[in-house]
Amino acid sequence: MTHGEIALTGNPNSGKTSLFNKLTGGNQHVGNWPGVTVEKKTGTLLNTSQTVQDLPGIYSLSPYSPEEIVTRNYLFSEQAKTIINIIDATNLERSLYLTLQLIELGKPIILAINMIDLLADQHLVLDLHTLSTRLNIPVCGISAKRNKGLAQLEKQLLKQPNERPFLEYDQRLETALSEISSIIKHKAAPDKQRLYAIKLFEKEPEIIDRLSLSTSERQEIEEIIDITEQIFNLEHYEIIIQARYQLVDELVKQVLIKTDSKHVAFQ
Ligand code: BGO
Repeated sequence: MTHGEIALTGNPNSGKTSLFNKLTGGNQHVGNWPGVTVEKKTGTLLNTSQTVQDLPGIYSLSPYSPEEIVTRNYLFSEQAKTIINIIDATNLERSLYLTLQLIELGKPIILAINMIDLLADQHLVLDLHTLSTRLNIPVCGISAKRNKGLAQLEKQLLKQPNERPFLEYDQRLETALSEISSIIKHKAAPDKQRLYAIKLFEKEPEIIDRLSLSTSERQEIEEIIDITEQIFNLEHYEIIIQARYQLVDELVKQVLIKTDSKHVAFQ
């Protein structure tokens, strides 16, 4: 992954600042994002000329708070080529909700699971390999504070991305998303179609405007959403939220394992 900027993103308190400092050393520039008093920190990945963009800590990619808007605009832009999503191993359930939204962007992404050192105290072990296979993205266990797993993460950053990440939700939702994708196939690049289909299903005005949809295209999409709402007996936004939480729940049950030993696995 050698071209474009690396975007570092995650929940507040996930260890983002600690990791940013380790990845960039003292090589940082601090300012503000244009038009808002949200701090902007940019650095260069050690021993490379690659820019690392530290993004404001967020819990969701919804466009509401100034932090969410800044992060979302940047991640939607072509500037962001590779994403490092840092998450707190001891808060897996809450963190993975954002991870799924980031995977939906369809960009190369590496999941850095931080605070692995704290899992042993809770008699927990994380099956990083299974998580990586299920999410179809590279997963590294790290401790930014204790300098563990960082070499592995840097190695992963320098590799070429193999494929676009893709997550499969409930089949009934997938059917609606592929129908919406085929309506917009002449208006959006192939690598953006699924993301835009999800955003159209969420009825995000910004995406409706961005694609300049005709009245009949809007109506067709509206009908697909109506039918899907009837099938699920839920509102459109609830369907997506439920699909993400169901997957998160399934993943956490599968990869977080209770153990009697204090063995900590670093990938
Ligand atoms: C305090 N392991 C452990 N155990 N802690 C970590 C790790 C790790 O791998 N990585 C980070 N932390 P930020 P955001 C603190 O500041 O990088 C700790 O918000 C304290 N401070 O040291 O700031 C890190 O940028 C007093 O902890 O995260 C920091 O994402 C008592 O996680 C916190 C205890 O890291 C957040 C901790 C005065």
